[in-house]
Amino acid sequence: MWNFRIDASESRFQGFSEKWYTRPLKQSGPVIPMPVPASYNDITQSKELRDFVGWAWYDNEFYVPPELTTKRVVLRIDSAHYNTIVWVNGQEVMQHFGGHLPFEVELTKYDVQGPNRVTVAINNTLTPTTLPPGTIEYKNDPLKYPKGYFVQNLQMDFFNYAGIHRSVKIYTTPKVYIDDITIVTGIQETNGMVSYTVKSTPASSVQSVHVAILDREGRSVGESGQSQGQITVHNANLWWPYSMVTSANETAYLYTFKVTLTSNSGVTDQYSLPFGIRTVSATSTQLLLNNKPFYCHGVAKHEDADIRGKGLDFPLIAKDFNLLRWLGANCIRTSHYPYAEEIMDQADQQGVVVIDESPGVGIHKGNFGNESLSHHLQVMEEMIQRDKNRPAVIMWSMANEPQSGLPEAEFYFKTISQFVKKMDPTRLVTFVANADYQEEKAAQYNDILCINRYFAWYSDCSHTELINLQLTNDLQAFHSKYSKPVIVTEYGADTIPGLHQDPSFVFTEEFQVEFLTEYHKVFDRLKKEFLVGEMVWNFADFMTLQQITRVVGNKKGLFTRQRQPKMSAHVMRSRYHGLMHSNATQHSYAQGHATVSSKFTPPVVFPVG
Ligand code: GCB
Repeated sequence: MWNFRIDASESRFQGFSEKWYTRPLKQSGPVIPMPVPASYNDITQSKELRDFVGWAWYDNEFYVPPELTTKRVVLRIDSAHYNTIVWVNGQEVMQHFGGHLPFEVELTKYDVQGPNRVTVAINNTLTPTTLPPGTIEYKNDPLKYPKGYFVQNLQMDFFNYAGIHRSVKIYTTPKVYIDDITIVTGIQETNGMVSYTVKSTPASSVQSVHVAILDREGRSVGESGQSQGQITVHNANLWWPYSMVTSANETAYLYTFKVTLTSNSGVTDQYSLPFGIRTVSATSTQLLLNNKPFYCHGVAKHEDADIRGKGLDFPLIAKDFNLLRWLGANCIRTSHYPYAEEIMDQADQQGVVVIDESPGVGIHKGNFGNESLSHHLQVMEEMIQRDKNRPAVIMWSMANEPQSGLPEAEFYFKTISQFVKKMDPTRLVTFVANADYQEEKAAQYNDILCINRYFAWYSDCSHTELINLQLTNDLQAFHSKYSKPVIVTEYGADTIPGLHQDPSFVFTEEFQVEFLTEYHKVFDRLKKEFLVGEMVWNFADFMTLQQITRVVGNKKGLFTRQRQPKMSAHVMRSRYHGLMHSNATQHSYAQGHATVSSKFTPPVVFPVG
């Protein structure tokens, strides 16, 4: 629990003018206990706090024992929404722009031995140059609004949760330390080729670096005394998604890359990084993992739950992965921002493929300028830096549903796509599009065409009989224009659990099933041609802004917000397990010892009519 207070002053600037960071927050005004990690919005009964826009203030104490002062002491915040300033003992130590990604500062030079106070101020305001972008609109009609009245307009369809969303950590390293590791893997016949770079700081104080690759049993399968090089792992176990193998033993094989650094003064630092050996590539009609076709059948998600909002929650992470496996989903998109590292760890370990998305959601006219672009590049760099060694991540998504039919989108996405490819030439890059294929200007820079479609929902609402014709024509047109594989990254219909009607009616469980089933007919045909994936919108219901098209949030989930299945979840379960089964019988993926169990049967679910 931290101490917490919002700055509800008209200017939202009282905290700075009164320098709240110079003393404990409770001395400058009333505070309430606030859990970290959590969004602050749903913790109390206050509407003002739930819908607050502006600076929110936190403080807490920590103690650094004297014996740690021979080390580097680092303060790390795994994420805070959105713009953050951090003070230690009243002194500003760092600022960070943007949520969803970690930031840290070395505290050693601030003399933190003994008790300390950390103060964090966070501003959730979205502007035309933040990611996601938004606008603050002042309502100036004195007959309708009081003086200074403003609203935060969003360009995204999820609640703008704010707070310290992930863990805050104090950690130590020796003064000469392993700063960064980059691993890139390739496959040559049965061997894994592991190229690596270890960055140590300060480099001039390093006596030696030793690296070893350990298998799952902890046995060394390759070593080197160089900080950069390539190690061959003979008869490598490749990293496979769980849907591509038939035995748990072959799923998501992770090696450990163990680095030992010795400084000139004989002090060692050690870091063990889990990694997988796998490759990703694409042809004009296929997505290939380890040179085998991969069909992505998954879901787009949100970090979202009752009470904690977007706060890190281990039981929720475990539950969601159990549900993904129950569904038979082999792929998730981190719509619409990078998810917690603890979630990404599960994806790596459980063999669930990830399309890793930046917070570039809803980039519209007015958001393509240079300031936005340079911030977007910075965010991509931080995201890739964080997730670059993760085998589950196969593709970077630069954005969701930008107005990519605008001429200015072309330069914008060309620049980001080139930047991403330079940083990471080993993965695919895309943005998730919803423009019309004739108007689309930027998809030429995508390796895979990721397309969101809502035929029979946002257009021709209720007319499921049109889905076949409209979706087929649209996807075919996209593929012919670009000669690239296609993933339908969103399709779905809002569904109120427990609402039934036959014949189907929009918002009923029957309608959701009928709607999804019509899409599946098209997918089953086009996956023989160029379709390489289908992802339902959404895994679970989630909170949004209050508006007349949302009944306490977006209800397109297969599961409720509390993770209970709607009728559609059973349908998807049957489909996804069926897809897995047909894939597994077509290929023997894992090297050498893959066998297809004749006992495998898809789960039994009730019939869908
Ligand atoms: C979309 C957006 C997603 C929305 C969804 C919907 O195209 O990418 O953020 O939530 O549609 O349900 O409207």
